[in-house]
Amino acid sequence: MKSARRRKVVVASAGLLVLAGVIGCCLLLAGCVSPAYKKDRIADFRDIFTVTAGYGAGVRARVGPLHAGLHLGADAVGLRGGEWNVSNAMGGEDWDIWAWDFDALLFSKEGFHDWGSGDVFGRGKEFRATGGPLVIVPRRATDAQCVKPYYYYTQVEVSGGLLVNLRLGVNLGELLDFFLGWLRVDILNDDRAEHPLQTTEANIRHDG
Ligand SMILES: [Ca+2]
Repeated sequence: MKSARRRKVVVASAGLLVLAGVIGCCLLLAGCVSPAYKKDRIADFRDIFTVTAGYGAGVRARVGPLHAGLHLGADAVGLRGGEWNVSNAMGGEDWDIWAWDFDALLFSKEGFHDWGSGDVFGRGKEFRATGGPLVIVPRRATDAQCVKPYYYYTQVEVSGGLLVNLRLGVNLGELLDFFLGWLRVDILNDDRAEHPLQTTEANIRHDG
């Protein structure tokens, strides 16, 4: 009985979030929102998905901090951290060698760090993660901001290949952040319109 009621509450909550998203989309399409609000909603939507191609070999899977695989890879082009980017190696100016990961049986490292446009940094999407077998723990790639990369714990991702490496991911926390964002609730603290300090710090880092 209790589980049926709980299920109804979950379904009703999900329905309200979707309704908020639909209403927000209508307002956005009708041009009834500020440019900053619109930019944040679009960025929140892009945060949900990871689709990149690059170089590497092996296979790796990660569900939040849990991971497994034998893999070495680097991104070259794609959508990650809410931005579409092209690496230096592919003629772009944004991603550098910090968009890489390494998984072995006993040791693993992963990094995503972009100073290209400043948005990845400013929105707190860059990170470094270190781990052993099964578990990998993230931290911010720089100490300039204290915001933790909580989104790392809700990412579901697979990557693999031989020479050409593909990375596909979806982030359930970012999905929730996207829906709540229409109500101006920023659970992942990545709305730049609400955090002008992040913009300033990104620019300082950029200029430096
Ligand atoms: Ca957000």
